[in-house]
Amino acid sequence: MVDFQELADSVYGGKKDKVEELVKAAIGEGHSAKEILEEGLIQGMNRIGIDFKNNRVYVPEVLIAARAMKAGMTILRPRIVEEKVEPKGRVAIGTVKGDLHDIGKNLVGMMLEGAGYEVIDLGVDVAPEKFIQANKEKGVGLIGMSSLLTTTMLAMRDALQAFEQAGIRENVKVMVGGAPVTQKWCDEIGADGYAPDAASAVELAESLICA
Ligand code: B1M
Repeated sequence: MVDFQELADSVYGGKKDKVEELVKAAIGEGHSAKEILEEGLIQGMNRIGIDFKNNRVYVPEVLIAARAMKAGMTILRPRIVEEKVEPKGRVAIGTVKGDLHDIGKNLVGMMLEGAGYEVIDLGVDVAPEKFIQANKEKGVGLIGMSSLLTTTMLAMRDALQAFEQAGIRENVKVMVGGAPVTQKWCDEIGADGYAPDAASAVELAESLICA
C-alpha cells in the first residue's frame, strides 16, 4: 500500500525518483488522481512553501522539491485529464515588460501549480497585451505580475491601466510581487493583492479566487 505521507515527504525532500515510483504505484493500486494530488504531491509542496516562508529552507531546496513535484505531475497528468480533475483556478503569471528576472516568478508559479492551480507562465518581459490575451483566450481569472527592478515596477501600473482600457479589469484579479514591490505600491496602483513570497502568493491566490 502506498503511503501518502511518504509521497509528501519525498516531494518535500526533492526525491524525484521516489516520487515517480510512488505515483506509479498509487495509480497501480487504483487511487484517483485527485487523491494522489491532494494527499501526496500538494501536501509536500505546501510544507516546503511554509518552511521557505519561515526561512527554514532556501531557494535551492524549493526548486528541487518543485522538480520532484513536476516529475510526479508528468506521470499523473493523463489521469488528471481522464478524471477531469478541475484546477482550483487558472492563473497567468509573468515578469513585467522590461524585466528579465524570473527566479522568484518561477518559484511563485511552481508553488501555485503545487497548490492545484493551472498556471500559464507567460515568461519574462511580458507586455500587458499578453496578459489581456491570456484572460480573453484562456479564461484566466487571476493575473500575477512580478517585478525585480524599481524601474519596471512602473510597468505594473501601465499594465493595470491597459487592463482597464481593454475592459477586462472587472473580471480578473491582479496580484503583484517581487523584491521592490510593497503593499503600499500595490494599493497605489490599484492591484488586488501583494505577496512578499511564494507561499504567501498561494494564500493570496486562494483568497482572491474565492472572493
Ligand atoms: Co538583477 N538586479 N539585474 N539580475 N538581480 C537585482 C534585482 C538588484 C537588486 C541587484 C543589485 O543591484 N543589488 C538590481 C535592481 C536594483 C533596483 O532596481 N533597485 C538588479 C539590476 C540593477 C539588474 C540589471 C539592471 C543589471 C545590469 O545589467 N546592469 C539587469 C536587468 C536586466 C533586466 O531585467 N532588464 C539585471 C540582470 C540580472 C541577471 C540576468 C544577471 C540575473 C537574473 C537571472 C534570472 O532571473 N533568470 C539577476 C539576478 C539573479 C539578481 C539578484 C542577484 C537576485 C534576484 C533573485 O532571483 N532573487 C538581485 C539582487 C537580490 O535580490 N539580492 C538582482 C531570488 C528570488 C527567489 O527572489 O525574485 O525577490 P525574488 O522573488 C521572491 C519574492 O520577491 C516573491 O516571491 C519570490 C520567492 O519568495 N515574488 C513574488 C517574486 N515575484 C512575485 C510575484 C508575486 C508574488 C510574489 O505575485 C505575482
